[in-house]
Amino acid sequence: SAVATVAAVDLGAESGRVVRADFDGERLAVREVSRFPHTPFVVDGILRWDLDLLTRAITDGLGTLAAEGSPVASVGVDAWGVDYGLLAADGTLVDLPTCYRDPRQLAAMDEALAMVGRERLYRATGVQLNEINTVFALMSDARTTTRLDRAATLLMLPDVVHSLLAGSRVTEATAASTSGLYDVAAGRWVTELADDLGIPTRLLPEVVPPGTDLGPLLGPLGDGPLAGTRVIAPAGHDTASAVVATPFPEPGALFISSGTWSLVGVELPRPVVTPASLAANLTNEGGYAGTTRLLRNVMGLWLLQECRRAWAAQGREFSYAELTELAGREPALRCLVNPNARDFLARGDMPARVQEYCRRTGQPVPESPGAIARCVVDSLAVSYRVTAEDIAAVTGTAPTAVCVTGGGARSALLAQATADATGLPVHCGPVEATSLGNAAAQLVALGELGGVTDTRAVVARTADLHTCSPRPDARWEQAAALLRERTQDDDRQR
Ligand code: LFR
Repeated sequence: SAVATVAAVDLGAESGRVVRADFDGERLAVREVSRFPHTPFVVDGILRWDLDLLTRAITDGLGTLAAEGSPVASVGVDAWGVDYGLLAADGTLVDLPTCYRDPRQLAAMDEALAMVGRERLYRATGVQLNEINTVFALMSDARTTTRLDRAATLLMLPDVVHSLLAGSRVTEATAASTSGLYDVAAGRWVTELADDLGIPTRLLPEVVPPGTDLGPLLGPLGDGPLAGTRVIAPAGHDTASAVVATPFPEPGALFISSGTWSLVGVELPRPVVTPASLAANLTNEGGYAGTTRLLRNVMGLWLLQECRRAWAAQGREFSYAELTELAGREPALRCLVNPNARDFLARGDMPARVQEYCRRTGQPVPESPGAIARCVVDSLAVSYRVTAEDIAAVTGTAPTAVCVTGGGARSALLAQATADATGLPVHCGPVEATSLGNAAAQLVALGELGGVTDTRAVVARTADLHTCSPRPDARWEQAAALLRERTQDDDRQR
């Protein structure tokens, strides 16, 4: 049968990719056309993303795809959440988009808490209190810069790229839902909250659902080899796209979208905003087709990414495969950190911070890269368990399986630790869930795929999946109790 081809642009915090997706009516195959690493850097005192590099690389990648000669029906962009670009009236960016790991957001969050309180922030949006949220970056912008004055519109990052590709000036709902200024349940910007926090509401754009056709691809590619290619917004938040393509074997399974962050949660028909969900600080993110993801951000592979960066700076290069291989030779559960401690949020010397955390909490201090990586893997697995328990308590339903997608699904060591820690079977894959979900939303909009159920069946057919079984071991339960205590201590020190 005829093959439909679309392009999924997937921007991650370490690298971006242009992915070609081909759907033949049965199977959805994805292939990376180009990959481009990038790093944030400081401009005017704020950590920012290299959007110029990303834009050039995306255009180049689409050019490479065009040169393959098949017609490309559409292109769509997903990216990490919370970050945004500010567009002037003429559609150009007023400056480079800022990065949520900048320490300025901590001070802004404390100010917001003092001004309106934690409960108001949560009740208004359903979004967890987290210093990375857009709302705190915008408060800092308003207080310490003039960038908002120069801007006509704010767009979430995927839609900044869409605007460059199609000239659009709207933002997509799943991306908006990560801002901490958008009410997922009501589907609107919470302008009263923005007003009270001193954020100009004139910047908040029209919000469109995933699957919206934003227009034809403009520029030399649209006028040339990609004439006829549409720009279609997928679920712009990468986590939303990943969950679209998560082949849940049964309803109510826990997902872990495992990349820079580990997003641990369940898909629900509507948000849960209750005293219990507030106390557990679980977030409600907008999903595809009106669903909600009730989840927690666990700091994720960021800890290993930053360790690798620190070791590389000392001339010791490790691949992820090498690191997990070394970690696998270390005994499990010798020491444990709270991955979500503030110690680990910012860029920096991560091995030293992990060691310092262990020292401070009276544990054996991991010395070798393998021992440090083992500590990180175990700590992530125990966090997953604690999160699964919190979600079960809030929803009243205990998950019976875990589905891990994204790059983290490659690690057999992490999968086994996750199975052992949670006591649940762990279904691994697809690694490419985000691109698959991005492509699927475009294919649904084009009338090629039926919807989420159809997508998940196609993914289950196409992807290379495997399952990891739990091995009973009471030490994980003790570790979970310990992590809960440490988390309380860490939160008290904030
Ligand atoms: C994952 C992710 C998370 C979001 C974090 C920051 O890539 O999008 O869902 O909380 O990055 O944007």
